[in-house]
Amino acid sequence: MSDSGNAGELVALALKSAGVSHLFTLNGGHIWPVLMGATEHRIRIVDVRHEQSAAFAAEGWAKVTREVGVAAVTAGPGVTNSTSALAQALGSDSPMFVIGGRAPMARWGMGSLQEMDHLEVVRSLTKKAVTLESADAAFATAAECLRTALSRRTGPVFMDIPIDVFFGAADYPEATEHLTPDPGPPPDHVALDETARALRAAEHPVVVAGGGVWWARAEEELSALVEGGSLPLLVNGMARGMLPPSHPLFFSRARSRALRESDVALVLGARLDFRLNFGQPPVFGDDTRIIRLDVDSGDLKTAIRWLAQAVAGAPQREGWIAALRETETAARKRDQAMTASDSSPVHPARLIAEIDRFADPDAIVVGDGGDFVSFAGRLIERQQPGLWIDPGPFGCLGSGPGYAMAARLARPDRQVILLSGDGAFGFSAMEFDTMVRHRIPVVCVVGNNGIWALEKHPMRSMLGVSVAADLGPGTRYDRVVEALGGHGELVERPEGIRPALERAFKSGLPACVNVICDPDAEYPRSSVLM
Ligand SMILES: Cc1ncc(C[n+]2csc(CCOP(=O)(O)OP(=O)(O)O)c2C)c(N)n1
Ligand SMILES: [Mg+2]
Repeated sequence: MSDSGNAGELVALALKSAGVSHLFTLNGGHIWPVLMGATEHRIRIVDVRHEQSAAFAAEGWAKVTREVGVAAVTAGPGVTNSTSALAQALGSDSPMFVIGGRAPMARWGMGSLQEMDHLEVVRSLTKKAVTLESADAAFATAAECLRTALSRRTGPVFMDIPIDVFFGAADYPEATEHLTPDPGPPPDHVALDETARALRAAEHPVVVAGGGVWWARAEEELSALVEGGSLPLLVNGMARGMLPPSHPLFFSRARSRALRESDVALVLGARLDFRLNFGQPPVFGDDTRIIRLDVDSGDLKTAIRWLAQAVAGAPQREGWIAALRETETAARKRDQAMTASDSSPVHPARLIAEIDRFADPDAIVVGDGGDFVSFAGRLIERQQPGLWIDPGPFGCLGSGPGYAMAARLARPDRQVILLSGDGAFGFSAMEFDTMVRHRIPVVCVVGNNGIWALEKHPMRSMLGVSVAADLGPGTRYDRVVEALGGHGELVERPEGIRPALERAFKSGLPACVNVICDPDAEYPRSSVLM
């Protein structure tokens, strides 16, 4: 290795030094130097069929590993195609780094191919967006971008590199150790003591944990907090699996009752967004005191650890916990009517139940779709965090294949099951080609109901008609995947699901299990998601 290199090599060295092992990309002349640099520094290049998937794969990598996921995309359309994933990452606090090409500085404003000031577009979608100004700054700027993505409120970062800067040379840095992320200042002791007092005094407390707990790597502290304080736990987003479903303090189907009847609700690492009815009644009680603790008020891991110490030995509240358990058990029992359905076309809840029974305890489940994923979210629990990956509050359809390929690359020994609506499947179906070329055996189960159900059913019930809400019935998505070199299965009856899943996994190929589902099996939704 010479002691100088072009900016592409230096950026790749910064990635490698920070532990980046995979680069998701789609070719374009503006990014050749970083592709060459990644090759030289033995970063595995995964080239996809649409930049949206490169960026979603980077975000998926982050969600599974809590490391920064990295994508390189060409100038202009490469960057604009990445914007949905940046927005989704911002909504989920996913630490990712998108490196864009950029038209040459020397001719800026003269109308070079794909000339565009990306920063104007991506600034509102990222924590930080910069243009690299010289090869000399390449290593340090890239290293700082990675650190920013992982510091405090984690999130997406963007850097573009003008092609004339990209090919410019600079010396290798003397020190290449990577910078440690900043988890934020220590939390405020006084506020935490007051929170602990409120929790200890509460009769009907509840804890709601969200993705912030995952990003803070605070799952052990969270368990200590709820166990020490006898606090029932609800989770959303990336906090799923933080307690195993058999844990006496874990509740999912008693969520409404727990929030509505709570006197103190401690919301940890979660936003008071539409998922929590903006912190308002009737989801929360009129008198519920909501205490929100998030990374913006300091290091969340330390805060939860302190809180756990301060509430240890709090009263047991057997009555409250038993009441919630009763609600939980009753709700699960009611679901059995759907999950045991023998209908053909298949009821989506039965399909989900079959998948749940089939999946390994440490399988990673990726959701991409409407009602089909709502059924899955309701019926599938995970034993550990990091095993349920969905788009989060930004809710972009088509993110699933990118997420799933990244999950399988990050965890090659695990089953990765992509649950896709038939509508969702259409957005990124060509990524099965990527998975075939790169030997990434994700098994995708399509809940094929021939409609955009999450729109069609509510539209019909609210407006009396449905418009632009139908897809083709029985479309052979399995054959699409077969044509791309993968394994395909068509399933029309519930008893065919398990054998088809077995064959799909046994094939060792990226696979599509296309299950014809009942379009009239509406998801029992209690609220409109807006
Ligand atoms: C990119 C994008 N476009 C549109 C939507 C709006 N949307 C949300 S759910 C949904 C229906 C999804 O249909 P499908 O994937 O077939 O799942 P189903 O509801 O039928 O189970 C639509 C269109 C969205 N979330 N993201
Ligand atoms: Mg559908």
